[in-house]
Amino acid sequence: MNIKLLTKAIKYEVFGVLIMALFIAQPIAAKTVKVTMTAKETNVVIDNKGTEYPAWTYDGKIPGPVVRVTEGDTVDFKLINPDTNKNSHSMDFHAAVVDVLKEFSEVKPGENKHFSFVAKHPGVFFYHCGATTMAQHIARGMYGIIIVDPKEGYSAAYPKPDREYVLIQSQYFPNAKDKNAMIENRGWTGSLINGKIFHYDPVHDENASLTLQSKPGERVRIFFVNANINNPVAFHPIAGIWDRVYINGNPQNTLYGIQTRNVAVASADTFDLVSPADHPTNNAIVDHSMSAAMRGAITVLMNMPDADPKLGKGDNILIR
Ligand SMILES: [Cu+2]
Repeated sequence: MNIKLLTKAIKYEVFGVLIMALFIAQPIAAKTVKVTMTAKETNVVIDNKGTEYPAWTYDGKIPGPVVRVTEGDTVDFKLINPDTNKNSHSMDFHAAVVDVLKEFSEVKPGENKHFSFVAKHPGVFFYHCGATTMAQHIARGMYGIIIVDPKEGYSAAYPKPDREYVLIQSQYFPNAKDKNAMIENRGWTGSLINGKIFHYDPVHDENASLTLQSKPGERVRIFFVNANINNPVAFHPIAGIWDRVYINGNPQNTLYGIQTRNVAVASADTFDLVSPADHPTNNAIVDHSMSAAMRGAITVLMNMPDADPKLGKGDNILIR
């Protein structure tokens, strides 16, 4: 063979292999996810009987909207602080690696803030307002969850769940103005689960009308955030065992067969629960610290054949 032709052939071969390697290594195309939130200082209902509380919120609700992206995505975020508000507010995404003095700085009433970051780590993360006094901004309701799904998707290490639920726990301080009580952990009278005391517990609150639901044998995945000001959460599924706990929601940090997992303040973990497949059961998912459980941190999960097919799916993972 002509030596020139041979060299050319080898070049094409190498080129072809390179192209193929590039193709194989290509991750799921990262996307840009636009998220806009408006700080709203407004009354919200904090229990099942309709008690109102002068809250500070993202978009008028406690907790704020669920943000969900895939590992590698860019979150393009805008915070609007209308001039009708009295206070500065901010956004601190725990999923972001940025500059606390720049991206997370306070936004005065009448001003907006825009920043972006790449969600580089998969898992579940807290977000909250960091404006002064931070304890008060969180206690009054400015927090939520950002879920960063792993770019590999589901696998044996991270099985596809049948249902997903978000639970965010926080401490309720009835005196919304007493910042020192919040900092010093005095005077809190309730545990809010997704913004309400005994939100999903008709056993302890006759006014409660909601529960979590699944069918017997389903894998239920719970994304849990501890938005308390000072107290860790002893997260336990009464009458069950966590099949898996993904620390910080990352499948690379998996624990198996766990009874109670201590979740630090401002942290989040992902929990899988699989109920017996052959008969209906119920779980009470609690903060086993009794001072929190008896103030509202109990959630009933009913595992029954006629479970509502819409609950725990799509946009129905944070039930309001
Ligand atoms: Cu705020």
